[in-house]
Amino acid sequence: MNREPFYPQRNFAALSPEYSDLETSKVVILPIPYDSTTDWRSGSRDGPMAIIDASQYLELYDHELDRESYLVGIHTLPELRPSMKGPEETVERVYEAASELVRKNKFVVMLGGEHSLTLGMVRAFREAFPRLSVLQLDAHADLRDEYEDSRFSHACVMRRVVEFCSIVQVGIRSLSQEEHIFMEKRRMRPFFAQGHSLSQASLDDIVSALSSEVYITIDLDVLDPSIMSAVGTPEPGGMGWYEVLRILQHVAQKRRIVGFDVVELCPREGPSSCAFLAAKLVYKLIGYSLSP
Ligand SMILES: [Mn+2]
Repeated sequence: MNREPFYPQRNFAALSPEYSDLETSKVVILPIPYDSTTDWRSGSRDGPMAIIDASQYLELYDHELDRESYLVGIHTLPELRPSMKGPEETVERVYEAASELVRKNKFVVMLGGEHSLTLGMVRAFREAFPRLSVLQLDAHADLRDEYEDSRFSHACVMRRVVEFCSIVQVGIRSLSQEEHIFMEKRRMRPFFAQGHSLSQASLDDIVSALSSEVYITIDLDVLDPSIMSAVGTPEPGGMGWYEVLRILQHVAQKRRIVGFDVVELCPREGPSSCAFLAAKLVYKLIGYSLSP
């Protein structure tokens, strides 16, 4: 039985112990309720539990893949406690937690929380996978060197990442002049949202910019606010559902996805359909990444 009828489990997809035990599950969900550096609409600390609660309504059969993706086992950890000292220490905790899971050969999926958490994940994965590159789906470049007196703000996360790992940015439609100059200097070639129709050629370009092992970070504001309003910093002109899925599936077919995160869901800013969308996105990407 995949789900308990009387006492549904409060884990991702509400799976029964047979499919959600830590020892036997390939996938481990790492929820992190943290949003201390966000500056406009805070509340992404409530994102992980909203995603987990919505996930109990997921259809477990994936029609597109013609398989039941949960059969690999999906374990949900308790929420990781952020450090009260600040984002740098919290990132350190994320790194330690993720490192241990990667050592156990788990496929780690981090649920944020704000985007700054991704730095700890990428550090852990980069250590385990030296050929790692990062695919970032995001409305914002997140390449500021410092933001509001912090180098570990959500607005700086990819700047810290490019210091030790190459990245490919997709869906960007908001950046500062400083970030633009930095991109030019580093010869970065982001896939901007503006005027960017998703042709087969651009899908191939995205894939060929990535190395053989890929970590994916999805800031939900990459999606259009019409389907994803529950984010801290919504930007018009975002991607559609099928557009994002096409990119993820294409990358999964051509590269090895080793882990991912979905961040910045801010449930109180939008309808409950947003949490369900996030849950479905997580389930789809687990399916794509671990398809035989
Ligand atoms: Mn971001």
